[in-house]
Parts: sequence; C-alpha cells; structure tokens
Amino acid sequence: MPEHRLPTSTPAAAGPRRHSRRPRRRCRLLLLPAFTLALLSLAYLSFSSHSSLPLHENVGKEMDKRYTLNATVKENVSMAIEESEPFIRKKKPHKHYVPCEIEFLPSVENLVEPADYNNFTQFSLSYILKEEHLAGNGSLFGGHQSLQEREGTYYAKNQSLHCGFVEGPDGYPSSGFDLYEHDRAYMDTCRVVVSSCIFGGSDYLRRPTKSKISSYSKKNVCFIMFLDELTLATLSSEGHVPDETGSIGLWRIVVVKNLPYKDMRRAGKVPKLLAQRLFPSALYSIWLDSKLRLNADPMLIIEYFLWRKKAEYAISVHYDRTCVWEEVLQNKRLNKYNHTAIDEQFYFYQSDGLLKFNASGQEPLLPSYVPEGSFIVRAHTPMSNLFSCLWFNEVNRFTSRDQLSFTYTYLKLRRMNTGRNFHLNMFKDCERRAVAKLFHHRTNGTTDPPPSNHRMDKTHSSTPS
Ligand SMILES: *[C@@H]1O[C@H](CO)[C@@H](O)[C@H](O)[C@H]1NC(C)=O
Ligand SMILES: *[C@@H]1O[C@H](CO)[C@@H](O)[C@H](O)[C@H]1NC(C)=O
Ligand SMILES: *[C@@H]1O[C@H](CO)[C@@H](O)[C@H](O)[C@H]1NC(C)=O
Ligand SMILES: *[C@@H]1O[C@H](CO)[C@@H](O)[C@H](O)[C@H]1NC(C)=O
Ligand SMILES: *[C@@H]1O[C@H](CO)[C@@H](O)[C@H](O)[C@H]1NC(C)=O
Ligand SMILES: *[C@@H]1O[C@H](CO)[C@@H](O)[C@H](O)[C@H]1NC(C)=O
Ligand SMILES: *[C@@H]1O[C@H](CO)[C@@H](O)[C@H](O)[C@H]1NC(C)=O
Ligand SMILES: CC(=O)N[C@H]1CO[C@H](CO)[C@@H](O)[C@@H]1O
Repeated sequence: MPEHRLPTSTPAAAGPRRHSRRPRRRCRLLLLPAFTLALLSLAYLSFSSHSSLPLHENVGKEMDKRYTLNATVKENVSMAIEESEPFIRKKKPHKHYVPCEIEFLPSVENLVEPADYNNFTQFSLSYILKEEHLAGNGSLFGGHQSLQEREGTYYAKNQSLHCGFVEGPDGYPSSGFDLYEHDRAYMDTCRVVVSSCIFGGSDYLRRPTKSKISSYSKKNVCFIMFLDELTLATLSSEGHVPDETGSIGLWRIVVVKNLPYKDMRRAGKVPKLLAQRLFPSALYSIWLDSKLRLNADPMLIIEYFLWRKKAEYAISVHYDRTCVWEEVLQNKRLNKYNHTAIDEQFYFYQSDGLLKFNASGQEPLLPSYVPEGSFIVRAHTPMSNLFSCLWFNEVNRFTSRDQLSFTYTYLKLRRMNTGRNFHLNMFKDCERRAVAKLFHHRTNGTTDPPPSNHRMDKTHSSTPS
C-alpha cells in the first residue's frame, strides 16, 4: 500500500511565540485520531473506485459565464460590484478573462510534502501583544508603531513586531476582533486552513464546490468563514442557519464581535492578511474573498502553487494592470478611497524607492507590480509570516487598498535582506479563475440573489428572490 502522509513538518516559525506552544501540543493530541481516520479513509479510497475524487475533471474548462451577460444587465451589474472590472470591461468589451488548464495531481493520494521543500530562510518572530502607551500614529488594534520602528521590522531576523491584535494597558477595553473561546480552541488545532470572511452583510455565502474537495481535505482541513453578527443575522434570516456543529456546508462559521475598524473593507484585511495570528498552529493557509467559490481541493492547491514551485507565498497577478501608477489612477477614478490619503501613501512609497513597472528587467523580477489579492496561498514560514505582518502594517498605517502596498512591501523586504530570499510565486490570473469561481458582491441594501444566469449552489435554491 502506498504511503500517505500529511505535511507533518513543524512550523518553521516555531520560535518564541509565547502563546503558540501549549495550543500546538494540545493540537497534536487532537489531531492524532483525526489523522488515523484520514489514513483509514484514504486506504479505503485507494481500494475503491476513484469516482469520489473527480478532482481533475473540468478544472478550467468552464468559461466565466459573467461575460455572457447581455448589455442591459451588464450595465446594472456594473453599478453593484465593488471591484473595478466593469470599468475595464466597458472600455475593452472584447477582452475575455477565462480560466486556464491547471495540471493538478490527479488526486490527494500519495501527497507528501517534498523533503527539500521547507528550506526557507529561518529566523523567529514574536508579536507585540500589549502596549502601555497609546500615543502616536495608528489604531489600538494595529498598535502605535513609529516610522523608525517600522524600518527595523523589515529585517528578516529574530524580532518582536506589531502584527495586529495589540491590546492596551490592563483594564483597557478590548482592541477588537473578539472570538468565542470554543472557536478559538478549534482554530488552535488547525494545521491547514481555508478561510474567508463576510462583514457588513456585503456578500452571499459561497460554499466550496463539494465534489472537488477530497474526503481527506474534508476531514483534515479547517474551512473557516468569519462573519460579523450583522451578516450572520442576514444569512440566517434568508434560511442559512449554522447546524449544530456551527457549520453551513463545509464552512465552519466563526462569529467576530467588536470589529477593530469601522471600515468593513479594512476589517476584512485582518483575516485576509493575518492567518498566522488567527491560526497559530497552521502550516498552510488559503485565503479567498467572499466573491469567490473554492473550486479545487486545498491540498492539491498547496501542492501546485507552493510545493511544486518551491514557493512559500503565492498570489495572482492582477488581470489587467501591472503598474502601481495605473492602480492609483484607477482607485481614484472609481473613488475607492480618499484621494488625499491615496496620494500620501503613493508619494511616501515613491520617496522610498517605488518605481514604475518595467517588464524588461528589474531585479527581482515580478510579472506584475499589481496583485489580484482575492486568492492567496501561503506556507506559514518565517519570511511569509513577516511579509504578512509588514503588509498588514501598511494597510493599517495607510489606506486599506492593499493592492497599492503589496509590491512596495515585497520590494522593500527583498532590498533589505539580500541573500535571504522570500520565495514568492506570482501566478497567472487565469490560474486563479481555474481554482476559484468569481461572483459579484451582494448589492447593498437588497437581498436580491446574483443575476440568475450565474451558476448557483443547488443548496442555495432557498435564497429569496
Ligand atoms: C534566533 O532565534 C532562534 C530560535 O529562538 C535561536 O536559536 C537563534 O540563536 C536566534 N538567533 C539570533 C541571531 O539571536
Ligand atoms: C437582457 O436581459 C434582460 C433581463 O434579463 C431582458 O429583459 C432583455 O430582454 C435582455 N436583452 C437582450 C437583448 O437579450
Ligand atoms: C436596471 O436598473 C434600472 C434602475 O435601477 C431598472 O429600472 C431596470 O429595470 C434595470 N434593468 C434590468 C435589466 O435589470
Ligand atoms: C537549502 O538551500 C541551501 C541554500 O540555498 C542549499 O545550499 C541547500 O542545498 C538546500 N538544501 C536542500 C535540502 O535543498
Ligand atoms: C505620524 O504621521 C505623521 C504624518 O503621516 C508623520 O509625519 C509622523 O512622523 C508620524 N509619527 C510617528 C511617530 O511615526
Ligand atoms: C482624507 O485624508 C486626509 C489625509 O489623510 C485627511 O486629512 C482628510 O480629513 C480625509 N478626508 C475625508 C473626507 O475623510
Ligand atoms: C526598462 O528597463 C530597460 C532595461 O533595464 C531599460 O533599458 C529601459 O530604459 C527601462 N524603461 C523605462 C521606461 O524605464
Ligand atoms: C449607500 C447605502 O445604501 N448604504 C447602506 C448599505 O447597507 C447598510 C446595511 O444594510 C446600510 O446601513 C447603509 O445605509
């Protein structure tokens, strides 16, 4: 019988994180039975027909049906969606964004973390958990980091830095992102995580395509959907009520109380960028925006985007733009954010060396300076965790438009750590479309389902119209 193993290496960043030691030990105990079960089920699967693992079929075959919308509907939909795609689409009506074929492994069987994979830059990070002084720039949750402190955090070395979840002095109210103890205990056990969030009732719940998720992943991967109380109430009133295990389909619902920012988009950056803080035992995590439906197996995603590419962080390029200059213009054109604040951030970055994208050779080479951050795959290595903290700190200090700060953060990290690489895989947008299906955000103030020519979950037929 072939050998079946989980990625079992210990987290590379296992340094002196005071609060991760004990949970990890507990998590091993908890994982042991689950792991045995998984082995048994895999053994069973390898002797049964493989019909329950149709992981390789149809990936990338299906055209993105959005582009078959007729002109009238297109016009109306474009007013409702948050991302800037409709603007581009109107200008370039013939540009079609289609998924491409991804050569995933045929199944999760025999999946083993490659022996030479976890050979990344080593150092240990700890996080500032509490601040006594509350002066200076910044929110309480993000901490009050001076520019001088900020500069020091870019070095890939043993250090303690701000990375969200900062609390004030004793007796001070919580800085936010409060979770129930039972959810926190569950999250502490997760080794591989898929997560997403909906805050402010801004979206529908898109369930992962069950037929694409292996039973191995169903058992061993945590699927966590963070909701605020408003969104939970909205979804419940529409008939999507968590079952007795707190789940809706594969998603385990985790309610977040006391969001740390009034701006819901900024609050959404906490689970998006800080998986290493929320899941202290996790080795791998996958983030997807709520506008996406997961359409591939998480373990196969990790194999393809990280292991095979020897990468510790994977994010797709933007479908259209490559230069931060264009991104700034587009953000202003669509009034995404206070223009003055965008300019302050942009000028700051230029004064600290941000250049225009030049396809014919800048080191380090990147296919684009603008990411499409709705789908992120990462190994929780020291460099990857450091980058996530640095990126979050930019979003906390400047605008919440994380596409403006991604490349600056990456380039500065590289520049300040020559010879200590950060292995980034910036993959094609069409690959993102192959693993996650794109939907429109919910229209504010209505409970209309997405246009009817979008594919819907069968289980969503109860959505009110
Ligand atoms: C960094 O931390 C690791 C683990 O705690 C330790 O083994 C190592 O000696 C430290 N390195 C330096 C330069 O302090
Ligand atoms: C476009 O869609 C709308 C709404 O579904 C429909 O009323 C209209 O007839 C369609 N127009 C064309 C040209 O198909
Ligand atoms: C488009 O929106 C307008 C105004 O909101 C509405 O009157 C019209 O019926 C909508 N058309 C379609 C096809 O949904
Ligand atoms: C790890 O990386 C170092 C430096 O890049 C290299 O010398 C070494 O051979 C690598 N080890 C493995 C097991 O790949
Ligand atoms: C706070 O922000 C202002 C303007 O952005 C800046 O001039 C000042 O240096 C910052 N203070 C600290 C302590 O970082
Ligand atoms: C826009 O941002 C600037 C600089 O951060 C700030 O001074 C101004 O009050 C903001 N304007 C609005 C309307 O929020
Ligand atoms: C882009 O880089 C190439 C090669 O380094 C250089 O020759 C060219 O002038 C650069 N273009 C711009 C617009 O900076
Ligand atoms: C502009 C607008 O309609 N905003 C509304 C979006 O939805 C929230 C919550 O339902 C309302 O409070 C806003 O007024």
